[in-house]
Amino acid sequence: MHPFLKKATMSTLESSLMKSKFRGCLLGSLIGDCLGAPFEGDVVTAGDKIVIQRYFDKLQDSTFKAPFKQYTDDTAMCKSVAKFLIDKPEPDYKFLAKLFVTEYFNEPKRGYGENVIEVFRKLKNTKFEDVYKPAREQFFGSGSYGNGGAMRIAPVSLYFYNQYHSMVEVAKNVTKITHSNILGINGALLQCLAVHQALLSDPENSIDPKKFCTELSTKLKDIEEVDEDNLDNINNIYHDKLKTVQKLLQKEPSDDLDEEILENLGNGIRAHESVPTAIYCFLRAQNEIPGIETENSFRRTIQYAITLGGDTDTIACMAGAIAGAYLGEDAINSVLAKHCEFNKEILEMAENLFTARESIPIK
Ligand code: AR6
Ligand code: MG
Repeated sequence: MHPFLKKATMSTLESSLMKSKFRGCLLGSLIGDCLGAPFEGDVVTAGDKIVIQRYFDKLQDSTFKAPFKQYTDDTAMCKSVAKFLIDKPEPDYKFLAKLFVTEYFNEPKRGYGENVIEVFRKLKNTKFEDVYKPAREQFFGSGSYGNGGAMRIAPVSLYFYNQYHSMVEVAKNVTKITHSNILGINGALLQCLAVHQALLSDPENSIDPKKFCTELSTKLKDIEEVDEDNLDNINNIYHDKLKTVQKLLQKEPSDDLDEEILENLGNGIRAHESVPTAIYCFLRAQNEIPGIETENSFRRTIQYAITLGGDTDTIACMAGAIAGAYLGEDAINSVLAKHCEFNKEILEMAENLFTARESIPIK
């Protein structure tokens, strides 16, 4: 374990590694979103995988000029969460709800989930009286299990990286403003834990996938929301998926295995069909993957996530946040990053988040 993890006060060097991880995480999330967005909803064939390889090669060629790849709702909402943490010393959820709503009404065409828009309208119409009520009313009272809670949670993992209990509490509340279904909340918690675990992992040591998954499962058990009736074995879904991730990682990568991944883990907009998949992508990309020609495991993570098709922007965004938190900014190709809209601003946000974080006492 890297010594910085053990110390309450960080030396300059340790602090600079952590800062690089903050920047890498938010930049990784942005790149996954921007580069994944053009492929959203696609069923990816073997031929498409070659196209995606060329797409990345071209974007990494410094002579290639192209308009910015635009970010989607994933980054729009992530920006609001970061701002909420940077601007207020104590969490103010009404402020966050207003940020979400303002961001949406300023730029509604960012590809938001179909139903979350209703939450924004209700929040606005009720003047943010009860910030959790509109989300609770979604889907006839069952709440959303979309991956919209998970896709924006990374700033919470960063900001509270050495305040575990605050991290968990804030992650739940940040999610519940739009997602109150147990699967939506627990999916966001799982993504929050994955980013946090990657952040606290020494990039000089390789990740042990089995340990990574079992630790996530143990931590999630402790903090997750539980359904009293456990209908459809709902309480075990994420734990079973994490076991499946481990099993699938033991198999040799191939097109057939990718089919198995889609069948068993999924690539959709439901949190339980995308958060474990993002974790799988990060872990799979720790080693070479046939058809993905790069030495760089950050690129491999998002390129691989995109080749799985489906909700490519959000799965690549979540996998990119985990990979960036583990590796830090230096591992991310700056030519690739420059193709993404908001690339400079997201780094400024990461920097401000880091500075704001430094100013709060360690409890
Ligand atoms: N019952 C049935 N369908 C559901 C339920 C439920 N309880 N919960 C969610 N869905 P939403 P998000 C389905 O609108 O989570 C964008 O592409 C339903 O089809 O709460 O923020 C982003 O980039 C609903 O429309 O939004 C993300 O990929 C959909 O899930 C994704 O959408 C999304 O739920 C995030 O969407
Ligand atoms: Mg999406």
